[in-house]
This record gives sequence, C-alpha cells and structure tokens, in this order.
Amino acid sequence: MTAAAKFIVVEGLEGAGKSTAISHIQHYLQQRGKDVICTREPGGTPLAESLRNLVKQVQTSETVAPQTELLLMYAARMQLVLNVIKPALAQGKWVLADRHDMSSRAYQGGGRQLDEAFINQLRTAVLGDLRPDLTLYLDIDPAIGLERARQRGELDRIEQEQLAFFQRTRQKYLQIAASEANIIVIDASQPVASVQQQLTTALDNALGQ
Ligand code: Z5A
Repeated sequence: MTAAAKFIVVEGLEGAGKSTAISHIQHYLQQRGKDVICTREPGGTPLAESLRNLVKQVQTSETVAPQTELLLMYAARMQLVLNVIKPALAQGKWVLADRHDMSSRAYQGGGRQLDEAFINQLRTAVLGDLRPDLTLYLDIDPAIGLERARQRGELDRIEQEQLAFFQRTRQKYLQIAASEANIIVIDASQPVASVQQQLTTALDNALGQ
C-alpha cells in the first residue's frame, strides 16, 4: 500500500466486536498522523440513517422480502459512497468503515440465500470499481456474538433471525475471505487485548510499518 488515503473496512457478525475494533484502529491511524473519518452501514448520511432505521425495525404488518432488504442496503450505500466515502478519499482522508459491501454479500447472499448474480448487478451499478484497500473480518461463532449482542438489550429485526441464518452468513464471510485479496481474518473469540494485537499486526503488515 502507498501513502495515499485508504479505505479500510471492518466486517463481522453482530457482537464480533466491530465497534471496539474501530476505536482501536482509529487510534492506531491517528497516532500515525492520518486524517480519519468513520462510517457505518447501513447509515452515515441523514437519508441512509433513515433507511437504517427502516431496515432494522421489526415489521408486524408485512414480511420484508429479502430482495427489498438488499435494495435498501444498496440505496443506503449509494448515498454514503457518493456523499461521504468518495469525497473523503478525494480529499486525502482515510475512511474507516463499520461494514460495507461484504455485509450484503454475506447476510443477503449467504444468510438470505439471494441470487449472487442479482447482488453482483447491484454491486456493479452502485460501486463501480470502488473496493476497500483492506478488510478486517472479525470471525466469531454466531452463538457467542449473539450472546454478546443480547447483553446490550433488545434485538432488532435481523438480529431476531435463527442461528442457522447467522451460520450461513458466517460461512459466506469465510468463503469470500478465502477467495479474495486484501481480506484478513481476525479471531474475534479471543479477549479484547488479543484481538487488538491481531489488528495491530494486520495493520502493520498491510501498511508497511
Ligand atoms: N446488514 C445487512 O444485513 N446487510 C448489509 O449490507 C449491511 C448490514 C451493511 C446492522 O446492525 C445490521 O444490518 C446487522 C447486519 C445488517 N444486523 N444484524 N443482525 P448494527 O450496525 O446495529 O449491528 P452490528 O453491526 O452487528 O454491530 P454490533 O451488534 O454493535 O456489534 P459489534 O460492533 O461487532 O460489537 P461491539 O459493540 O464492539 O461489541 C459487542 C459487545 O461485546 C460489547 O459489549 C463489547 O464490550 C463486547 N466485546 C467486544 N469485543 C469483545 C471481546 N473480544 N471479548 C469479549 N467481549 C467483547
């Protein structure tokens, strides 16, 4: 990787420790003099945050079609990419993202078992050739992650899915990580200090420090 601004994404199942990891990575980058902005998906612009609320809300009067869920994720992503991510990178700011496109491929592709061709069409239309420079995938057994998430309070619509949904999502995450460059798998079942050590090592290696 060169000295230019980078797009770094943190991925993983709920309770994997993404928020905790992002604080650590932000500190790591700022210590090295990088101008960093953090994003989250779905969300990160006023409209995208409204879409986030809609997609997470439990719907009692109708079933949310998996295709609708996917389209809402990409609608939110389009807003974020156009209004925040691309302008920030163009200004030389590092973008540190809590979830991005890999989430759609894992949750909607793996968990919901949506057609990969459909997802790829949307990826191409929304993202063009925008790809993260580095993705840190925090891998965790969904039973452990959901237990951590449960301790925080009420579960949203997606978090209320059965364990099998999250197991399929994890399998898809691992499959993508094994087949693509610039994705590093972090063992997120370890204590926080060990996860942070793995993140530091991964960043040192990727950023050449
Ligand atoms: N979604 C989708 O389906 N498709 C898409 O394209 C996108 C998203 C972009 C977003 O929810 C939902 O949208 C998500 C996927 C879906 N749904 N589900 N289900 P969100 O943003 O609200 O939730 P999240 O992304 O899953 O984040 P989270 O639940 O807040 O998890 P986290 O950020 O990974 O974890 P954390 O807050 O850092 O840690 C959770 C707790 O564990 C906390 O109390 C920590 O202190 C503790 N923790 C953290 N690390 C450790 C370790 N190492 N050991 C022990 N305890 C730890």
